[in-house]
Amino acid sequence: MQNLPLIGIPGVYRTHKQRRPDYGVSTTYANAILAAGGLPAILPTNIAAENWPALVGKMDGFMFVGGGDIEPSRYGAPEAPDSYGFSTERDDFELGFLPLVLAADKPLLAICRGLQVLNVGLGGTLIGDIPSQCPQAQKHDQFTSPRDTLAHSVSVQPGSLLARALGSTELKTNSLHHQSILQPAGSLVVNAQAPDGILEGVELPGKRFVLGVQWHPEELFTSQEAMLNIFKAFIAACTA
Ligand SMILES: [Mn+2]
Repeated sequence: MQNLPLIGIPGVYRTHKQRRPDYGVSTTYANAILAAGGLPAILPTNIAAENWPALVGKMDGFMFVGGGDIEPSRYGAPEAPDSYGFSTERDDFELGFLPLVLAADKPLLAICRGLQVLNVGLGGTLIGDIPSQCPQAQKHDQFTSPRDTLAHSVSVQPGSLLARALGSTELKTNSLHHQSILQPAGSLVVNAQAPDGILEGVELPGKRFVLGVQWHPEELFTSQEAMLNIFKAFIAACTA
């Protein structure tokens, strides 16, 4: 039997007009993990903290995905314009769970909001709203375009975990974020940047695999092999 690593993905608490709330993630996240040879397991974020160590132990790796903004109080900032989607439960879970994941040295792939959770959890800060706080930056919040629209290039640090995963140091990515890293956490290394200086990737040295990207490779892995390679490298680390 093949050894398929189990990847825990904290779900997003979602409310709907005509049915009950659920915990879910976009199908593309699950598809990307499946395509790379992993077994995605969506986790409800109301699991009691006393059970988090057991949960960490049962999974081979974790993926933190996109969604609403982190509460700005978590990184000591006032609320920025156009903030949306705050969830105290999700922030509590992901920010509380992160140190356990890192202590256990379980691989972590952190996408979009996930990268921001990784940074804030390790003591970094965020640009609360790029359009109003970085007027010189290009448009990163391409929310009205198809999610696989290539919005800008990204330069990747040669030799980084990200570069090795991608097999490339120049990328075209989508861009579906109005926030980004302001001050990177001291322990993180920046590994990717857009031409306007907006930070697009970080990694944590000394761990098996801890990688954050600000774009959405799960929307691009069917059209760009380099994007699938991110998930393959993650799953390989979870299997090692
Ligand atoms: Mn971007």
